[in-house]
Amino acid sequence: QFGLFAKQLASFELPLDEGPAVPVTILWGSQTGNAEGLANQMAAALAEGRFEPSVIEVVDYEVANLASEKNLLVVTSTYGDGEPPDNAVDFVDALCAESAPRVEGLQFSVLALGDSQYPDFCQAGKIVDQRLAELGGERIHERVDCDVDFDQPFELWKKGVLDVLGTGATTSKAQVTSVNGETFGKNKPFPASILKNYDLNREGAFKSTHHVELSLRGSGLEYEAGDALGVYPVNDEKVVDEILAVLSLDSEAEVPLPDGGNAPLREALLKSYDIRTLSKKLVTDWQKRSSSEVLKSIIEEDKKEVWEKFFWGRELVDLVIDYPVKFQNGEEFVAILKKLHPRLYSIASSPKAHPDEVHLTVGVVTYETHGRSRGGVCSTYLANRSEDSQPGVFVQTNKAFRPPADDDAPMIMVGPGTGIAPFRAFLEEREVRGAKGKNWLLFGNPYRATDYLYDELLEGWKESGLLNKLDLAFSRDQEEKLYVQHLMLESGAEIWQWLQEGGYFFVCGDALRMAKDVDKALHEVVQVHGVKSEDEAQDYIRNLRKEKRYARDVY
Ligand code: 2AM
Repeated sequence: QFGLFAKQLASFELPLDEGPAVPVTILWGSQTGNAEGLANQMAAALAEGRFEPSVIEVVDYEVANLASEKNLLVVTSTYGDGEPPDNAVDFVDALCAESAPRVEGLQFSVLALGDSQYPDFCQAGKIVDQRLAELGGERIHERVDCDVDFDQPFELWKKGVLDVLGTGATTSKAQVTSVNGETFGKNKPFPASILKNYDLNREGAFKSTHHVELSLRGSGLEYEAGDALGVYPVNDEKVVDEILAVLSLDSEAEVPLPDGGNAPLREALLKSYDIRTLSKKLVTDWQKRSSSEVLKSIIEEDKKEVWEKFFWGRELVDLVIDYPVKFQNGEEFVAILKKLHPRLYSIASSPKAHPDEVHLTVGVVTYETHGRSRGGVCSTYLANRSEDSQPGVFVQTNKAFRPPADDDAPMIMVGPGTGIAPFRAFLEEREVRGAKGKNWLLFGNPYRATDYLYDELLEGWKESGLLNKLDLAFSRDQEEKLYVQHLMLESGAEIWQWLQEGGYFFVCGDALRMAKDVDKALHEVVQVHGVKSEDEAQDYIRNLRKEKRYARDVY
């Protein structure tokens, strides 16, 4: 018996210390940099065992190579309505094509990132996972789908994959606070003082967009033009107090926090729990206590349209008021809630132009539904901050979205609405650098009189020559809607010319409609002015993307 035990021990220990390191390829596809960060953490954990991980941005990977891989991990996000991130589009296309290689002998696992608020949650990861299996790969660990709160599911996936691969190294030092290895980071946000906070829209505008300047002095946080800032919101005090009053809960009672530790209930509801977003699970948990026939029938019917209709314009406070329930205590209440997560904003400043500061362009969302006025949790929080408050922030790097390294390269920027933000940063950056390359900005918003954001700054840049071209699409100033893509088509010959000169094409803003229409317009421009077939235009643009000369920051 002892002999058998010794043998098992030996066979378990051998691979840990001896034999050649086993290669593992880790591909990442990312729009914001989260997937890259996790791919690197996974690699760090593997490297502690007997593995030799290679982390590769998926845009640089040839699908044909899959046939000779042994171990493959894929970390990919999804954006918009179920599309792969820009740098993964070609990979997913090639993987789904008939020409994709068979991959018998390949062991793989997929970590999918997404946002369950959008349709087709984690779709890109699901496609990759399914297709690798179809091509004959062996799934060594179930795909894990992560919502915006990806830390915990990632740890589970990492541990699971490490267990299967047999490193034995299940805990790792990969719990870094941020991708940059800074002291302040996602898990330890920096309290940033607000220096300025004002509305960019003029009086009479039907929407509001705030310019917010924050101080990073003493934080050690660094960023580059193109990065995003994570901001931890605080929930609306009025709504928190209303919920506490209706549920008759003691605001001072200690309750557990999502990431460990305790806090008084009111503070926990303000800072740590999502007190707005409804989910099937939350409504089901609620119904168990409420005996509501309405909720019961929705849950039993369990149809997508029925759920969507119910969720539309409703938040937790609507459940609290419309479907009365009783919780024994605060702990029982927070047990059904999810963690409040930070929101990401594209940074609107260049650190070279504003040392120790970071600027944001925040679209302030307000609306009325079911007889109650409401607002976006973080945008209203930021808009209402006075200059003495300190929101918790961290930097989210976005290496895929940078002004050209070549200061002479022409740059075309399409950024309607709050999509202007990173281009203010790009232009500031080029101004400070004294970059000679031509710059062209296409901006759009409803009305010139009220919604021309940063008008003085942009007109000044036009005058100084930093902006060679400034095209404005005020959509509602004339009978027919005028959008940035219409201006692109009008100036198609010149766009083609700039691209031929090695130009870069950047897009920022709405992913669901605008970015798609702009992409379509770009294909049309290349087809018409480059005299190409549809397929040739597609190849041309695919190549632009590969060369990182077509980059998007869309949400
Ligand atoms: P609209 O609201 O008048 O329709 C910033 O939000 C600007 O983008 C607004 O002028 C908005 O116009 C416009 N916009 C809306 N849908 C768009 C689309 N599909 N493509 C480009 N711009 C769009």
